[in-house]
Order: sequence, then structure tokens, then C-alpha cells
Amino acid sequence: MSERLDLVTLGEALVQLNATSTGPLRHVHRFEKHAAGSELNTAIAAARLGLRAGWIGKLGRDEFGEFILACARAEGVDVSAVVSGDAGPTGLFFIQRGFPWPGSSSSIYYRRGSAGSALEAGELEADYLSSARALHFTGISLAVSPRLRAACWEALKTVRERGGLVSFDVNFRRKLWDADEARTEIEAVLPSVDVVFCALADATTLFGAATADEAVQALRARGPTRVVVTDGSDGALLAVGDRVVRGTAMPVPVVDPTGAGDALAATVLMGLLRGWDPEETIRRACIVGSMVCAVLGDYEGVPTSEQLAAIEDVTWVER
Ligand code: KDG
Repeated sequence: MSERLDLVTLGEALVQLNATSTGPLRHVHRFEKHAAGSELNTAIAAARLGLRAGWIGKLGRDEFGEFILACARAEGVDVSAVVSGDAGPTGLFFIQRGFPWPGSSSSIYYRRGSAGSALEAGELEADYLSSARALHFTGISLAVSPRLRAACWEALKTVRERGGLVSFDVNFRRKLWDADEARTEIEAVLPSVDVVFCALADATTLFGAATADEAVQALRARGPTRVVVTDGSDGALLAVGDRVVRGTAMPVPVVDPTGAGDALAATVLMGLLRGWDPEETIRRACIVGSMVCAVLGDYEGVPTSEQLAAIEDVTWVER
């Protein structure tokens, strides 16, 4: 790894088996295989947009581990610090789509004892982490296992010591931990975080915020100076210091919203690292998040920066 990376993400990648038809899984007969996992999604989205991005995680020595590596490489993500081991299999999850509500998706995990949850702090390469301008991880990594949580703390300390930017997405997953444990662990991390992403629903559950503005305040009060609060089809807010700007989601036919937040985060990080204006940043991030919702899989709908520029021209013409 000779070139300095813009962004390194850390977390568990999973194989996603996404229902090709909507409805309860017991009636679904076919599934499509995709690479996924919040932090891998963000690295892939960042790479598509033009950042030099790397992903760190642990994969099983199995065919699904090879599949994830191949997908990450094909998307231009640096995988030179990925660990492979016999600690367990590469984890899996299924996506049920369009049920119980049209446009909604839910994740059903088969990840207990997975390789990804077994990544240890001692397996991280300090020089690799230090080579990055920014580190991104999520609450999923804090929830999955004590080992992965400790690895996140180690990475955070390493990147902070070298003056890098730390980015964190709350990504509260009720199936992985309860709200009280999540609040404790997330509140411990937030004072060391520069940029935080949080869905309004998660801010309501964890911090009692009733509105996006309240969520911004609650998160800002806990340390980060840049705060993004997302609210699905209602778009997102970006607060930089005291300035709060809003972005609007595009009205797309929602095939599967899973991964939209990860792509939105990648776009905001691109904006911060490239010095975009906050309004431009959140507008583009909302477009990218919306595009992901229109395509099956977590990152397949992410545009390249050229495609994004072309879409921006189309989208923002007043009608
Ligand atoms: O944000 C999308 C992720 O939720 C999905 O890829 C799976 O990482 C995942 C998780 O743990 O939910």
C-alpha cells in the first residue's frame, strides 16, 4: 500500500441473500447473492465516487470469503489489510423485501460465531490505519462482539493519534443488542468522533429526540462537530458547527433501501475530504442514498462521480 488512502472502514462484511420477490421469506423461492456489510458498503461507495478507500475486516477461509474479496477488489477497494482465518465462517444474512410494508426491507442474520465477529485489535496494522485520512465504522461493529468492539477502539485511537478524522454511523440494529447497551457503548465512543451519522428513528430510540433538529442537538452535545441525521424519504440534515443544511431525497421506486445510509455516509465523507460546500454535500448524499434504494443490493446503485454529476443536472432542473 504505497499511496495514502482517503478512507479506511472497519467492520464485518457479510454475504447477503436478497429475495428476488417481495413478501414473507417463507414464500420466497429465489435469492440473489450480494456482498454487503455496512462498512464494506461505505468503502465501496466511496471508491465508486472516486476516493481511495480500503476496508478492514476478517473473512472465513471459505468460498463466501473469496466472493466478498473479489467484489471489494472489483470495486477498487483496497483489501491489503483484510484478515482471513479459521475463526469461523463468513457470515450471512437474508433480506426480506416489501413486507410487512411495501418499500420496506428487513435483515435476518446468520452470523453468530462468524469470522467477521472474531477480528481482534492485535490483527490490525497500525501503519495501514495511519495511512488513512479518515476512519469510518458503525454501531454494528460495536454490537457484533467484544473483540470487534475492542478492534474499533484500537483503530480509533490509532487514527486519532495521527490526526485523522473519525467517522461513526450509529446504525442501531435491534437484532444485535438492546437500546440500553447500545446507548452506553455509543455514548462512550461519541466524544472521540468527528463526524456522526444517525437515522432519526435511532436518535429517537437512543436519545429521545423527537425531531431531526433535536437529534442534531443531542448528537452535537455528545461531541461530534459534524452531524448527519437521516430520515428516509424525508431526506437528511447536515450540521457543520452551527450551520444546519437540509437535503431532499429523490422520489424513486424503492426496490430495497438497505445500504442507502452507507452510501449517503460515503458521499458526505467525500464532501468533507474534498472540501465541498455543506449544501452541495448533503444534496449529493441524498441523491446517492436515493439511487441505492432503487436497485437490489446494498451498493449496486451507487453512481460514479461522472454519473452523479449527470444526474444532478437532470434532477435539479426546476419543473
Ligand atoms: O446498512 C446495511 C447493512 O445493515 C447490511 O449490509 C448488513 O451490515 C449489516 C448489518 O449488520 O446489518
